[in-house]
Amino acid sequence: MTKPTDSGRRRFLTRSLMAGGATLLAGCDALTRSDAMSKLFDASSALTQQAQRLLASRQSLAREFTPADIAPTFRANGTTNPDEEDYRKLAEGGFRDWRLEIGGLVDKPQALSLDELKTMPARTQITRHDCVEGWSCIGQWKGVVLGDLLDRVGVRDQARFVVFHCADRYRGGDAYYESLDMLEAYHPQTQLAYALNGADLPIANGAPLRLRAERQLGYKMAKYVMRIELVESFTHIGRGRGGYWEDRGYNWWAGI
Ligand SMILES: Nc1nc2c(c(=O)[nH]1)N[C@H]1C(S)=C(S)[C@@H](COP(=O)(O)O)O[C@H]1N2
Ligand SMILES: [Mo]
Repeated sequence: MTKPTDSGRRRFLTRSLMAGGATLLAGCDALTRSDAMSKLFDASSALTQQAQRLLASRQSLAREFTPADIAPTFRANGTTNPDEEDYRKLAEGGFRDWRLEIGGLVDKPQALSLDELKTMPARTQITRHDCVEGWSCIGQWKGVVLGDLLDRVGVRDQARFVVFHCADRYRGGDAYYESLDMLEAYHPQTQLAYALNGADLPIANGAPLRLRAERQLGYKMAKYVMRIELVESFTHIGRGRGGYWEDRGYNWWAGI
């Protein structure tokens, strides 16, 4: 069996990404199955997670855009207004009583208020959100780098995944949740955002706090995050596949 060389694979992916990039337009766009886009999708599905990892090293960043690229309104999808009673109460109080709980395989479990999170160093990034349903949208996010938060609580050696538990039950059914591995969790653009386009994060987009994992598809980016849990395995959570949509057949690895 001949294995493509790393540089060959890199050239292939770079070319595909550039082809995809050529179809970029400002704002929220339907991702049409143009030639270039098909190539991009084919490239990512043909590459295994391991191959993507070889190419997309720990340091490789998702593309960042300029303020001129920001969509006038950032589209909302999935749950856009959780009707769970606990969440409604928190929202009515301006999220003053909301606390982000961080526990599981950590040395110092914590419960942090929004104000406390806002005193930590923040990162601002203008990125493109790609939803698997076929649309994309560019927005500016500001929040706490997840890696900083993980360092603050002290991740234990056995921890392999970070699980995000959300406030909403999607369409009144099961609780929304998601998970990342440690590599993605410590990526410099992976953040817990509390602001969108210079304003408080709207409820429609996940207030008070939502995950941004910029190298992943939209469904990975948990909104309405209430609790973060460090685990060795996620088989005991939900239906055991690492996320609400993963439990319904989507890939756990959603790298783009
Ligand atoms: N808690 C929660 N997070 C969620 C969802 C959801 O329904 N509930 N939908 C996901 C999907 S499919 C997408 S595309 C994005 C949408 O984010 P937006 O509403 O900011 O566009 O959130 C993701 N995170
Ligand atoms: Mo999505």
